[in-house]
Amino acid sequence: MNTVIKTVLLAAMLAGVSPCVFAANDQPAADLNKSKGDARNSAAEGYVRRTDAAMEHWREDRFGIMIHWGVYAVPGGWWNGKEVHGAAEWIKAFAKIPRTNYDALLQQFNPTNYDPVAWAKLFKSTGAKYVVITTKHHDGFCLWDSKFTDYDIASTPYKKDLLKPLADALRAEGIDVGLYYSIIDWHNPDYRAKLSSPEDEAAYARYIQYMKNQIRELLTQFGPVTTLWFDGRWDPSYKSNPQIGKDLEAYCRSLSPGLVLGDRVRAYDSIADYNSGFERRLPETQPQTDWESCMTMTENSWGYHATWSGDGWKTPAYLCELLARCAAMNGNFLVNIGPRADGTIRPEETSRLDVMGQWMKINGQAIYGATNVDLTAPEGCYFTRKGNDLYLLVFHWPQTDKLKLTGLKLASASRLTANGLETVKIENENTLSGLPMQAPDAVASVFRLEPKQYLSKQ
Ligand code: FHN
Repeated sequence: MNTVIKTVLLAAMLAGVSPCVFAANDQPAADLNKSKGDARNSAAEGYVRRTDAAMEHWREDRFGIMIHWGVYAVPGGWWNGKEVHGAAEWIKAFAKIPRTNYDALLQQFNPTNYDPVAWAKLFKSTGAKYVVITTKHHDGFCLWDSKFTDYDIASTPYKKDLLKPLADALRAEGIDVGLYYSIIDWHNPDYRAKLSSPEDEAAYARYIQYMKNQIRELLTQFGPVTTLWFDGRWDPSYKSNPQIGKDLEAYCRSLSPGLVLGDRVRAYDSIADYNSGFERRLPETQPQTDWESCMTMTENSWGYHATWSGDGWKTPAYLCELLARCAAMNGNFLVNIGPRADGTIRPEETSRLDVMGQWMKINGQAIYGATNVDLTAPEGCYFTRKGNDLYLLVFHWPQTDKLKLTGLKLASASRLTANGLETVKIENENTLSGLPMQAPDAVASVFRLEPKQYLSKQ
């Protein structure tokens, strides 16, 4: 297979355009374990679990929002009157758009309806504790006015920096700021997917300096940044030279001690602060490292796609269930949105975020700072723990008025409601009883349990 075909196939696989789909509404959670995107697990060997305040804080957040935004939102998945299936942020590659045509999108990117304060308020109401926004995706377009390129927001009709107003608005709402940065860059003439000659090496060295220059801008001009979210480590130029990632990581840490870095800054050889490879999937079993899953709301488009959703939109309940599953396995959950080119967020996304927010308002205590529990939950249910509090999150309501638990004896139980705790009857020290026949919460009902005794496993 020639390199071009291989590259296109790899790109298609990464962007999920294969007919193999997953995570339809209410699809069984087990299907999420199919490997997609940047799915290769980095080796956990040598992993050192950070316990400093910044990392503990990231770990406790559990829930964040990812934003993919750039000039690809202008075509919104359509090119020359044709719908291009798959990840809309990949349209340049998928529709083989010539550089001059793609560059021309710059003149159409004018997000006059962008309201970062409203965005931050929306995210706050969702219950998200951090936001990760694409400062530069694979197409190389930068959302801020970078001194090191003209291929940025300053060259659009909008002209104004998009990042600082958002970063400020997020922090005003108490939300942490995370910045996504693509290692791959289809625009920078010095970028190389592989290094075949001394000229390539010289060009790539210049590109690495370009990345460092931009990273310095990002880490010094936008106020405190809690995480830098690298992506696109799969090209041989990067992944075959692990020292590049190591140097880049050290550079980031020298600029911002305490910065939380996922392992995509590395060349698949080891975990950084956490495993960031769970893309559109969750791990099958409890990872031994910190980890985060990032998830699309549709089958697979991170950037705005006007029409294509693949196998459909995930229901808000399903998104909450994924969040719960992450917390129950000590992981964080990033749910993605792709704003339109005019700066608005479409109702399919806001409505899902709204429902998640309503659910989190009542039940967030079972998620934030929660960790796993070595107990087997009934089907469709998850246990989490915070200190001495044990939570049972019931996504599949029982057919009877009882729910039997194993592995523990209960002293008391109550259900989280908008009006506070509602006491629940217990039978035989292990069964919640007298439950209503209909689930009281359409997303998931959550119980706070007071264990009397944990029973040892046979
Ligand atoms: O190719 C990208 C994709 O567009 C998107 O940004 C996701 C998010 O994790 N990462 C890449 C594939 O691994």
